[in-house]
Amino acid sequence: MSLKRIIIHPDPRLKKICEPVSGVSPELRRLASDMLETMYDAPGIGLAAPQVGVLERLFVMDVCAKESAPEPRVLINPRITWKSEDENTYEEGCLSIPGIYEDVTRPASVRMVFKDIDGKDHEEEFIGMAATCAQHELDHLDGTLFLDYLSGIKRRMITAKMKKLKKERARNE
Ligand code: GNR
Ligand code: NI
Repeated sequence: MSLKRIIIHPDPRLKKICEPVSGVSPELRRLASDMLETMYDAPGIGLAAPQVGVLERLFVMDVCAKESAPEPRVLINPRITWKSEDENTYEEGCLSIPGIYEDVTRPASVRMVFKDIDGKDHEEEFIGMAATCAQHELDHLDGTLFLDYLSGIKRRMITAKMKKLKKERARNE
């Protein structure tokens, strides 16, 4: 296993619509396992493939409480089949936008179809934090960041801040 470098906004790779995964393979298993390791290391509750530079439709997540046993999940070619009418507002963060937290309103529950790492089909309802996280991750696969739900002013301020952060990081390498 190995840690992957997480891409920081702004970056053209975070704006792309990702390609469907064509099938499970040893390489895909390896990628999923590296993504999980990278997510736990960060730490974060989700991580989408484009955040590590792979423009394919998969993400990993684990939204269980810190004290309980880890529940690593891998969702491949996920699609939303149903969204609830009722909405939920959570303060979201993103590993590609470090240190920034903003309220985002999304459907409170969603159903998703996806394949797991064994290629098996699933349909599952996500509620609460899991629903927010799964939608945040699916957005990444379509080149959308939580920033895109904020006002233009906020988005530009945060983007400027991230550009500065990236310059500082590059200088310290
Ligand atoms: O670690 C993360 N926390 C989080 C908190 C609220 C809503 C969404 C998230 S996902 C984020 C990790 C990440 O950037 N995934 O793409
Ligand atoms: Ni994110």
